[in-house]
Order: sequence, then structure tokens, then C-alpha cells
Amino acid sequence: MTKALIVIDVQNDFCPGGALAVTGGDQIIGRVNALMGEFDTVVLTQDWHPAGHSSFASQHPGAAPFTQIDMPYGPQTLWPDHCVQGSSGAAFHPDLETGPAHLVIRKGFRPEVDSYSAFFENDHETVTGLAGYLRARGAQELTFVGLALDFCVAWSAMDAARLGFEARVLEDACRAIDLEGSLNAARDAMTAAGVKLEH
Ligand code: VGL
Ligand code: ZN
Repeated sequence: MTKALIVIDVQNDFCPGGALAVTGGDQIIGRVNALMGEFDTVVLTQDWHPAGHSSFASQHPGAAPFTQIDMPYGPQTLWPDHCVQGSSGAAFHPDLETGPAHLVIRKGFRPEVDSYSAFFENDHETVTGLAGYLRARGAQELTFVGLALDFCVAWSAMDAARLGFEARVLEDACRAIDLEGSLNAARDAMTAAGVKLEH
């Protein structure tokens, strides 16, 4: 049984100056880098949208960023254009150490469905393959850090718990978007799903 660190979306667009900046997003990077050496497996995720992705408010005339619409797979928050494949915003923050990573998993590349979780797209059905990779490597204890705590980190950690992994989130190594109470809602949902919240 081994331990894996899952580093969620530490990309330029989620850091100050980026298209979907998370307050203090860059402040976690030193801690994240220091953690990498403590784990058998290190996975980085990368939000990786085609231009014109359906989660972008720009694709829905009259809809403002940070509002919700109904998609065939359920409610979807609309975002500013962000993490467009190959753009500098989609690149990892330059201070993030990518050398120790064993796997980079990209998500959100299907135009018609968003993917917050590192395991499933937002339809809760389409898999990324990460669960199989982790099981094949004997990883059972998963630690989640990164951006944003109330969206991609929370959805990833909850899916991990549902899939039978031991999931913990180190909150000090995360930052949140906190849209209309989304941070407290995510904390409650994670606790209910069996995710351990630690500092
Ligand atoms: C994320 C919104 C849209 C995240 C990604 O990484 O939390 N949030 N795309
Ligand atoms: Zn995204």
C-alpha cells in the first residue's frame, strides 16, 4: 500500500494575474513542492480546455461568468475563458516543481462537458483513467492539494473517497474561489463523503 500526492491545477490562470485567479493561489506552491518528496507517487492535474469550451460564459450569449446554466449532465457554473490548451495560462505556474511528478493528467478537453474531478468528468460517468493508474501502482492513501479547494480539489477528493481510496485534503496547501458560500458547502460535502480535512 503506497501513498500518492495529487496536485490539482496549479496553473497560471488560477494564480494571481490569471484569467480565473484564485486569491493567494501562488502562496501554496512552496508547501506543495516540499510535500512531493514524501510520497511514492506524485500526480499533477492540468485543466486543459479547447478554445470555445462549453464551460466558458463566452459560449453562451447573454450569460455572465460565475452564473449557472443547465447542461445535459446537470448544472454547470460558467467561467471566464481559462486554461486554453497550449496557452501560457494553461501552463503550470513556473515555481511549481514538475520534475518529481510521475504523471500529468489532463482534464476538461472534451468540448461538451466540464471536468472538475481528476477521476470523472462532470457527467460523473466518463473516466479520466486516474483510478486505474493509482490502483495499478498500489496507491491507497491519497492526499489532495492545489486549486481550487471548493471546485476541482473537492470534487477530486470526494470521487476518491467514493471509489474506495483514503482521501485527505491539506487545506493549507489549497486556496478557494468561494463563490456564494461554495467553500463551506464543499467542506460539508467532503466531510459527508468521508474525506479527511487537515492542515
Ligand atoms: C477549476 C473552475 C473551472 C478548478 C477549473 O481547478 O477548480 N475551477 N475549471
Ligand atoms: Zn476549467
